[in-house]
Amino acid sequence: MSCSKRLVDWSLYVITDAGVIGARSLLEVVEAALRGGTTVLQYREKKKTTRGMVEEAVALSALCRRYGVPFLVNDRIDVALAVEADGVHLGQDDMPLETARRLLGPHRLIGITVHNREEIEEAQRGGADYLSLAPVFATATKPDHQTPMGVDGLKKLLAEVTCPAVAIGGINADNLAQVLGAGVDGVCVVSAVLGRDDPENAARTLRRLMDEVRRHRIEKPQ
Ligand code: TZP
Ligand code: MG
Repeated sequence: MSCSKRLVDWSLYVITDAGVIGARSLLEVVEAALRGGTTVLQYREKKKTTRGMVEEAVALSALCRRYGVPFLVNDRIDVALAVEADGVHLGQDDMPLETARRLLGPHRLIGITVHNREEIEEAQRGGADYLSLAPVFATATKPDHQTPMGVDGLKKLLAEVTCPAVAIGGINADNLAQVLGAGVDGVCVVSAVLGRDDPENAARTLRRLMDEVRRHRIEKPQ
């Protein structure tokens, strides 16, 4: 099985988390992040009712469509299908990839969180469209995360990866260049965008830094 043939810009992949937005409206915070240059949005919600999730996902999906940004749903294949999302993101304890693919069909994107070489091989063999390597750094956003791999660990795992790959966990403007330098296609962030007072500016800053790192790489090939 091969990875996604769909062209997706993975550069700035933003994940929602009701815990980091305070009393603000999720829709407004996400729209600000989209204005700032978010390239993929994942709806990650662990506490709402199914009804509440579908309502929120319908609104977020319409918003992402207006910005031309792929909209993915964490875990919940039923919610993804209900709102015709562009795909799902699955963890190691979620629906098996093969079953998810059968339910979602060949065209929707399926991403898998991976922590080690075995999980990478399994996800690629099973036809994942992209992988999320987690966590690079410790983060308070997901207190039950596994041991951080660090940038060196990320580089080692990336040597095994043939699909598009994004990194997640504690990524922000201060460590972005290091993470990109490891060779990922993009970064996944929660708090560094949606947790900021000005998510638009936070997203824009990350995009600008990213452009600088990439330009530098082209001008000065290693
Ligand atoms: N999976 C691994 S770390 C993480 C998830 C969902 C949270 C990342 O959040 P932040 O705020 O970008 O560190
Ligand atoms: Mg999950």
